[in-house]
Amino acid sequence: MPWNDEYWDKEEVLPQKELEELQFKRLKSAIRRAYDHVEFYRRRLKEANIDPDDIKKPDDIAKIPFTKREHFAQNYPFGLFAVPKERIVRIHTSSGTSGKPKVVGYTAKDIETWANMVARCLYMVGVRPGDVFQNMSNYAFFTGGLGFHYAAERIGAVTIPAGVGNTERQIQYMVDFGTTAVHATPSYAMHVKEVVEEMGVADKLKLRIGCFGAEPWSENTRKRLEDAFGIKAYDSYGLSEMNGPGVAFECKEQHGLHIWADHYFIEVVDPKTGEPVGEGEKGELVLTALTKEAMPILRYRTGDITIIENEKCACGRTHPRLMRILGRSDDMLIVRGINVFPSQIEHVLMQIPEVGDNFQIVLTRKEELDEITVRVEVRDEIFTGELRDLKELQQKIQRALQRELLLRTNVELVEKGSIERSMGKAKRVIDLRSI
Ligand code: DLL
Repeated sequence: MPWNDEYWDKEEVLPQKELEELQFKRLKSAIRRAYDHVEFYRRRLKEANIDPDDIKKPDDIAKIPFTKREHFAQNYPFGLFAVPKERIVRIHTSSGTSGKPKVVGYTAKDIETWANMVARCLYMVGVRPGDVFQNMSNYAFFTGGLGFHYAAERIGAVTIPAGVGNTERQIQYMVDFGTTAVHATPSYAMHVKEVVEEMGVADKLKLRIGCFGAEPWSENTRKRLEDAFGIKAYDSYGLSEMNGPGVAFECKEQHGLHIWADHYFIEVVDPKTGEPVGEGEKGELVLTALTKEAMPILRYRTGDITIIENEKCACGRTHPRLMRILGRSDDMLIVRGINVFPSQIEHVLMQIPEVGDNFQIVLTRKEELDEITVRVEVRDEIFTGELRDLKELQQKIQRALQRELLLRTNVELVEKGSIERSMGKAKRVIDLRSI
């Protein structure tokens, strides 16, 4: 596949073999940097009796112990840095375990690499100079603000640091500035959609592209967002520990998210045993950062459950694809012995036209038995209709959930606006079982 103007850089279409060679070369140097400059890694590798020179082929990476979320807490705040503080130019944080946030540092080169990586993603979905890119994402410690901001500017798009909240004003700007591309969490985008409908300005919008991520969302939510805004909605995956957004992103084929193998070494393991799963099997994503100077993280257990697809994509890019992230292994609910991801419930609800754009899951325990109640907002016109219709709708939702989850759920219909709106990542689950 020849390089052409549809690609941001040549690495996107490197022949597979060259890509793998580049990836392995970078892997070896990341392991060496971690060993030489981060006390934590030197100690762990020594304990496991491994020298960086022992890594002679990609599979040898399995000898290296995993890095886990608790290691960020143990090394708080700067213990995982591989460079002196004089070389750090930015810090982001993300909420972590045991009350300590995960701290992520960047050198000037890291910021450059990251901006190029996110620019590659935005360019891939069609953002170009002249586009008006409204970044409806939190700009504080969260990486979704500055991460997208630098990238959109790099492309040369008109970049609006909108942040979250002030939704009506944001929508007015979308109309006035002729915004063509947006980035938001899917749950905030659903709120924006609601307010656009209330303001009656949908036909005044010039949107073409929506980038949504940072939390699980479903195909049916995609359909709702695409229909409401007249856009193509793309899934965007990333995590602070690995820079932030831009780790993986859908191309125009919308069949999985390209995960950038020139910047990450990618593994999928069984979340219980840590052993690699077979090709095409579901498991936990484990990433090694290959190009991060400030923090070369090795074999990081992301907690995210996905499947990797290695077959070449019709878009011409040679990088593997992640299938939509179902959720984190620790977000998985176990209800009466059955595994449920909130994103599965979202998928069922969002295909029922009478259902509004918000829901919440409440877990309780009655006489040793788990109960799951799904509180569902329904459209205004349904609430003003006949009580009989409400009962029918409730049963229809219950049946649809039972078919998908193989689990009996209680369904409670509530009025639009009853469930708190989210500006960032939605809090879908209220677990009252241990109370
Ligand atoms: O959420 C970075 C980001 C910003 C990604 C903007 C995309 C857009 P953290 O706050 O550290 O970083 O949270 C990372 O969020 O491990 C996943 O569990 C979840 N997550 C991120 N993207 C997706 C997605 C940012 N597209 C954690 N689908 C990750 C499902 C996602 N889950």
